[in-house]
Amino acid sequence: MTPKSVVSLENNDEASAAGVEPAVRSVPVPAVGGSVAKRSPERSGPYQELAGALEKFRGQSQLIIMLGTPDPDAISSAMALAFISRQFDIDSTILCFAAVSHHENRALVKRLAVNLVKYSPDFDLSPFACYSIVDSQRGTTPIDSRLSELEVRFLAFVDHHREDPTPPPAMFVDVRPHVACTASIFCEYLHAAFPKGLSPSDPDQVHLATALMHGIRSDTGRFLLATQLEYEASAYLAPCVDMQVIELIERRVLSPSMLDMFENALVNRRIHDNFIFSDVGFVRGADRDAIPQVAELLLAREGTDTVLVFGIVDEKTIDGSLRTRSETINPDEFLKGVLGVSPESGQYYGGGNIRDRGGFQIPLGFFSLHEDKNQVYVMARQVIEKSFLEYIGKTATKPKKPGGAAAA
Ligand SMILES: [Mn+2]
Repeated sequence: MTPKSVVSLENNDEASAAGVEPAVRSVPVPAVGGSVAKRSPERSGPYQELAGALEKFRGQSQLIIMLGTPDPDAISSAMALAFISRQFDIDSTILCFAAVSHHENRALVKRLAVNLVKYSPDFDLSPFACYSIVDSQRGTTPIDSRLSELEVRFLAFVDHHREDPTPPPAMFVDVRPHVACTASIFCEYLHAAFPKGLSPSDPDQVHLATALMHGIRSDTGRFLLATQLEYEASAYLAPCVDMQVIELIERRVLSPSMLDMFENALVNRRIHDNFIFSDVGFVRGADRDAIPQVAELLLAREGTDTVLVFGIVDEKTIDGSLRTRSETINPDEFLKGVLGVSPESGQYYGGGNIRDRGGFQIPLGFFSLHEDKNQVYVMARQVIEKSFLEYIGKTATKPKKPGGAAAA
């Protein structure tokens, strides 16, 4: 096989835009399917920089951390980082802090045999030399103090959410707010590491490609929101993707508890012009992810462009979801405006993206001790609905000018 130099990979400008330092020069290019690719020595980019950081931990163990509920983008990004790290003899453990609850995500984990470890206080951190965070806006973890105590180094932080003014203190940081998902950033690394593509004859690589494709499909609304990078990533993955598995994973399944929640939401819905406001009753933590699904279903009603649905989860918190098609509503501004800031933590109860979705969580705190749960429920509903109606200028008692975002 003639060694070929790699001709221009994608997004050279991304690297310079991110202010990435000149990368380490001679990076070992791992072999896939027996083929070794040579790259031109002057090639540098995010992957080369990541490879340089990984090289420092050769032969050691890495913790790959997912914050929040694991979604397909986070799961596949973690798998990709584990796969790339393996080329440097780095053994990875994928750690999450919340259970995988959405049907699609459980199917993904099961079908593709992804090994996710759920954190518990007795989880032993001592075997790990380094940790990385993927697909999260936050650069801090719930176990930061334990990690620093054991001198576990912060290796990589890769994400596509908003860029923080102060980047997380990782050795390698790649944040690209203009791309639709983290999975496609990892595809760019894979493309740099394996220019000839992943191997369709290796089940592990088929699993990885399939997970990444599902991650991209899921974070882009089946490509509606895809950028050039997502299309390039998909072209790269395509020969290795098991579409049958994707079809199986993406098959819509409504669990009995979700049907109950949907029934509650239909019965409880209040329609205010193009808004629907509703609630699903008491919900188990395991069913929390059905709240946004219910909101999406209600959004299908003709004449509706914005839906807000909430439920009381595990009798401890009020969890809610906003979905909108409105041209004028910015979910992030809207939820921050409606619910405001928690006086205890000083943080907003909710937030979202600027386009179509958001969520919130309000602790019931002291009131969760109340014996009459229904009374707590009625109270929660009244308070949320009142703030909501006030914000959109619908309150009968105190008419208010609609705020900028609510002028729908
Ligand atoms: Mn994502």
